[in-house]
Amino acid sequence: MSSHNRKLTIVGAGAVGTSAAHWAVARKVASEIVLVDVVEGIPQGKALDISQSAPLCGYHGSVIGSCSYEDTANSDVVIITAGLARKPGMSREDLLAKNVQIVKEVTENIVKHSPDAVIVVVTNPIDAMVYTVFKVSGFPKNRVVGMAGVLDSARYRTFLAQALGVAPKDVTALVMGIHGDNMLPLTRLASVGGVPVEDLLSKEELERIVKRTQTGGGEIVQHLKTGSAFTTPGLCAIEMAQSVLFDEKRVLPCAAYLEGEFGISGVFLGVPVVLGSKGVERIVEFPLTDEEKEALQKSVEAVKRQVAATGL
Ligand code: A3D
Repeated sequence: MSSHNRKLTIVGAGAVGTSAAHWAVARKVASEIVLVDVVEGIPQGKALDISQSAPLCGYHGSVIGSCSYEDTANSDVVIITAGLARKPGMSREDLLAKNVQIVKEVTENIVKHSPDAVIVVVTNPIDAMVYTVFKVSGFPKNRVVGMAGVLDSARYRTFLAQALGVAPKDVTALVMGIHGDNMLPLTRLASVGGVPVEDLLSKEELERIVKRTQTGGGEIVQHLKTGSAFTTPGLCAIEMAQSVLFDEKRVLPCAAYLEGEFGISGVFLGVPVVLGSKGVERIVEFPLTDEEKEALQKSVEAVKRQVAATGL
């Protein structure tokens, strides 16, 4: 793998953006990493701090912080984390009005300076924000994708591994649908070392794990009180960026624009996709049970309500 001449911009030098920049250096996914924010000094200071991990990480590229989009010119991938995060008592929807404005402004700047980039959206409520980026950018659907399923699936896999007492990396599991309480952690397809978890855990235990996954973000907000999860969200965004930058063609659950897949059209929703240098290269469609279809339809309705609230 080579990170030669690959440029990654991360917009928003808050908790998630900083984590993403840190993981980008640790994983050496780009030769140029640019961290952007509106607050003068924050991206510069954080980028300087992160750049000083280069000797320990064996990273040879640059890390710069900036408040100017000129420094982001010709990025291959742009991750958007700019916006407000949840505090206790706030739903992801409460963030909507403010974050639509922020995400619109950020998107216009990205389009101007990196017209060929793949955009990975992290700002919440994600399923509506990714739609906002799609509409405002005018980019083809394959170059706009939302991060949520990678995180929700990582949480699901972690909880399953803890219940089974096994290595988390041996657990494979998929979470589809909206990034919210109506998300769909599929138990039928979850497996450990190729063995279905439904054969290893009781129905009650699986139900408990599914519920904890669905409310996994809120559980962290309850502890933190002043913000939401950031370490693993930053890594998940880099996992996606890496697959694009290195054309890895990873199969990852991402918010992708659907045009008839799974019988759904006109919304971004979490589905398994093939992520490569062109962005979303393919949606991996497979037959769902009637129960799963019904659950996914609840997600679609919730996403449509969010999108309507954006006024786009
Ligand atoms: P926070 O630490 O507040 O950082 C947000 C940053 O955005 C701040 O540094 C702001 O200065 C900056 N910002 C605000 N407006 C602009 C602008 N116009 N241009 C550039 N930068 C701007 O929040 P966070 O990092 O914890 O969270 C960022 C977003 O990610 C929030 O909307 C979260 O809800 C969301 N998030 C999503 C997930 C998903 O799984 C989808 C997970 C975690 C966080």
